[in-house]
Amino acid sequence: MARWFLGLDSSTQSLTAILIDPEARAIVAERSVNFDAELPEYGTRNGVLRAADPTVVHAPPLMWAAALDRMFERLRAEGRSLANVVAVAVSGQQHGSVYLTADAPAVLARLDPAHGLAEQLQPVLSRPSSPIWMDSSTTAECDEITAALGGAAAVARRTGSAAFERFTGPQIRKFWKTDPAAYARTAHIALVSSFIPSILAGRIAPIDPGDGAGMNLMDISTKQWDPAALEATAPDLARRLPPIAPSHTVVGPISSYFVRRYGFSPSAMVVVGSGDNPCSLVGLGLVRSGMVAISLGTSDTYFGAMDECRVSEHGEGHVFGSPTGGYMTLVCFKNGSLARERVRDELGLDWDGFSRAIRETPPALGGRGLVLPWYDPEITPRVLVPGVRRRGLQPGDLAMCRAVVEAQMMAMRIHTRWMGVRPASIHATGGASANVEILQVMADVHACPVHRFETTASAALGAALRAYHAAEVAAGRPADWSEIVRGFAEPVAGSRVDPRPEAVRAYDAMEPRYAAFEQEALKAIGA
Ligand code: XUL
Repeated sequence: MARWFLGLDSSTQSLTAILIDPEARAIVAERSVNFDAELPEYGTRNGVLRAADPTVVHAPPLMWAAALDRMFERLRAEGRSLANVVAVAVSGQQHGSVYLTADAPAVLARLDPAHGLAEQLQPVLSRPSSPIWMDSSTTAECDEITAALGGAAAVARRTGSAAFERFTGPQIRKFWKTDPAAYARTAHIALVSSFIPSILAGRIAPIDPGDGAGMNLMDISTKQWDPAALEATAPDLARRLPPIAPSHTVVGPISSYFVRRYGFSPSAMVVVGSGDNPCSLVGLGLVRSGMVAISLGTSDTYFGAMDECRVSEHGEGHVFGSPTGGYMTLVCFKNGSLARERVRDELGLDWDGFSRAIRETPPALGGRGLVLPWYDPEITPRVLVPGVRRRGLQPGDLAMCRAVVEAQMMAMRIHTRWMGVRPASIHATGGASANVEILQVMADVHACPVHRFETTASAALGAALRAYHAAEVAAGRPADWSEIVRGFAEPVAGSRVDPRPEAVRAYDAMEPRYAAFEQEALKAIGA
């Protein structure tokens, strides 16, 4: 009988499932349930519910549960034998929280296969909607938590990130402040990534250190709840949170609901869930310290695996637990594709013209010019007052194409140095990674080889690989992560771009000039 592993990614707009067969190194099936289109009764747009206040963004947790029924109905209808699934692991959009009453454990333990999940779970919600990562309505609570814990740097040292509006702790505090009666009725608080496994296993599931780190509640060095952070957030919080358990922990066998309704094997294991970013780390094959992915999207994101726990003194980026055991960082640079497109459009070029302009200019522009491409407010470094700053360059200068990409790569090099890990290899993803000239600048500035990755569902794939890893561990077999991901998380063949020694030297010389220019600009705008 085939041995399949299932990864489920409950993300903002859809639920995605990937079934893998590790023996064949093959993806057996990949399917998505789009929330707006397939569950219109929940009234979401792009998976979310908006309020009159634009900073408030929630989603209906029952929709996430209903999507599970939809997904398994579909896989069954296609003739996939879910009896082949040995283990299932979940990836969830990070930070979102689900609030359950004291009846939840009993209801989860006795789900009736004659009825749908949403209908049965509705009575155990103490809050009908879940604040998600797009919610930014908790600035006051962030300030209160920060003050109670001794400042932003202290919060970052303690929990891996400064207090952020979307993080779960500030969201829980707001709930307690605004609806104390409903908070009092709440006996269990779950993350999206622990709510889905709780349904699958029929019992309240632990939270893993990958997603636990997105709450401003976990001690990042011990990967356990931090009593002072809990105290600063809301009363009696400890008894409302599940334990934190390593990402490969088996929560239990799958609930009989799924055995009887969809034909899962009663021995199928449910693994602790994790956040979508920690799961993507695995799905992109970043299983060793120094392995980095750079996603070139609307914003550019730098993800890296590191063995030791290090936190930025300046609160740059986030540190999460990695499902492979160590740590990972996530650093976001807001002026990504947007800035590249602005330069391209200002010069009246298409992408071929943009690439040609990069090819025809020397590394570091031969020392001639620099730009700080803060078209929009920037996250890293923190720039609240946007504005493009140029040195030795004019707006219509073709050299702006190279200058903007060099600035983006140099900012990543400088603002990820606190990790103490030099990248050994970079996996480039996202739309702009198709541009080989951009990848050459990336390789030269970071002084390491770059490989292109085509990712459609890296979080769901990462979850499926986590399920496989956890089953190997549970069976007492040594599970080397490089072996787990082999054949699944592989770069596009022939996409390797190597650094050129002369260009690497040019960027080493450019770094202090760029850093000084950036410092001057930050000082001038009072950042
Ligand atoms: C990470 C974050 C987003 C969500 C998206 O901190 O807020 O990437 O995880 O699902």
